[in-house]
Amino acid sequence: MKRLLTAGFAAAAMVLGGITLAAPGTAAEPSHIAGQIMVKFRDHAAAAAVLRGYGLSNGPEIGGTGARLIKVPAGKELQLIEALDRNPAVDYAEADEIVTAASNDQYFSRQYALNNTGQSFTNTAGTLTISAGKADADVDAVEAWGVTKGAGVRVAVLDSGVASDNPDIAPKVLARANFSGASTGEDNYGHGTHVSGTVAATAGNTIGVAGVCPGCSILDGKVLNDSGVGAQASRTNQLVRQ
Ligand SMILES: [Ca+2]
Ligand SMILES: [Ca+2]
Repeated sequence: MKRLLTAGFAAAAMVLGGITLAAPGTAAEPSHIAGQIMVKFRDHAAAAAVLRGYGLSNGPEIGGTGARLIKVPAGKELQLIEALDRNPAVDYAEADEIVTAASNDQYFSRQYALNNTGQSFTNTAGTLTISAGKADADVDAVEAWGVTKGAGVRVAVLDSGVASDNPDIAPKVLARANFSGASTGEDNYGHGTHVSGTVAATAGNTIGVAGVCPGCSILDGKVLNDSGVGAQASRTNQLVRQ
């Protein structure tokens, strides 16, 4: 029996060329607001006493996150974050990053996996709302973009194709090939477009989302048909011949 590829489990992406990270200290520092940091305590009752030990005073809560905005001497933000992060009474301490300039894409605030400021989240259908996330439980995409956005890196997305009329990802597709047996290379299933957008959707264009690697380009290999299914052996043979 042939092994079947399904979109949910077998969509594959191959990175053709690595992302070279600059050595620490050689890239621009992530910008943060001077004179304040965000701190969340495991036991808020201990906050004032802990902060006093660092010469600091407690501050107001940030939204419903449980974190506090703490005034610190300008220039001492990172030093105090490091010290507080080591304190067992502290859940986390982090800089108050200037994130509004990170990306102006329509749904960027929902992309908590890229940049989690503890924001609330409502799904597109409006049927699910999470009142607050855990700040910095993310992949630090914004910080990574300060080092590289992946320019020159090509990512092959082997999936159900990439929609040619999606303005956020179609311009990023360098080449298209249809190995699926479907009559068209168009993505009529939707998964390949979703995956490609997660990888490389154009950032900062006010529409849609921002890709994790917004400088990358996409090589679209449609291996799943319009039902999201493909046979592995025959597709592999076709790919190897290309
Ligand atoms: Ca982060
Ligand atoms: Ca976008």
